[in-house]
Amino acid sequence: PTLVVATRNPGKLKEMQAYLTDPALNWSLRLKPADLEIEETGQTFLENAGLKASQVAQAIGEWAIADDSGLAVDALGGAPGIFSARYGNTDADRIARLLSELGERPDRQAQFVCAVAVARPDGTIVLQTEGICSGEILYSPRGVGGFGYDPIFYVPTEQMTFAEMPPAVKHRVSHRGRAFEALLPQLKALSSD
Ligand code: ITT
Repeated sequence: PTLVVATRNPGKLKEMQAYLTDPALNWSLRLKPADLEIEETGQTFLENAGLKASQVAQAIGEWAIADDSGLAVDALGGAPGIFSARYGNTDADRIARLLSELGERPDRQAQFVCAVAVARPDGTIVLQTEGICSGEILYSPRGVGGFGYDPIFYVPTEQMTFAEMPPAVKHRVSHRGRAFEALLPQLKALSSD
């Protein structure tokens, strides 16, 4: 069957495609049309992932998968959280705003969260998973890989920011990697039903 990847974020799309091209999966991937925009009105990552998957599936009449993700910073009471994409107009703006709001505060703890949802062509959500990666916000960006907030998110266990990690390492330890690790066996079972 066909699975529409419901994102307009190129960095996210690249990572989602890497997980979904697993040879054990029977899905053939399709991109969401650029003019199909879904409003994220939910209060949680899981709710927004569900909204995006469900509405894209219904609009196109095919299975759809969506990812809703973001960075929750402890010292900012969990901000930007589900508002991570709306924190600025460009990745550079969003990073600058986060660093300025955090200032010199010594508590740099943060979590990246990724919720993934899969919907049937009629819009019913059939799979939902969530993955979390703990780390620290640096005082200035490091590394050139990845996308979004990657250059300021440092993972102590790897001693690298997401932007310094080779893609395979980010895939192994990231919030998205963990969410897809839980999702892929279920997605495989669905495609062979
Ligand atoms: P779609 O809704 O179309 O998928 P989006 O970019 O609006 O695209 P979200 O609403 O889920 O996606 O917002 C996620 C925000 O968090 C966005 O600013 C991303 O750049 C950032 N983000 C998510 N995963 C990330 C990662 O692995 N590394 C760095 N930043 C990430």
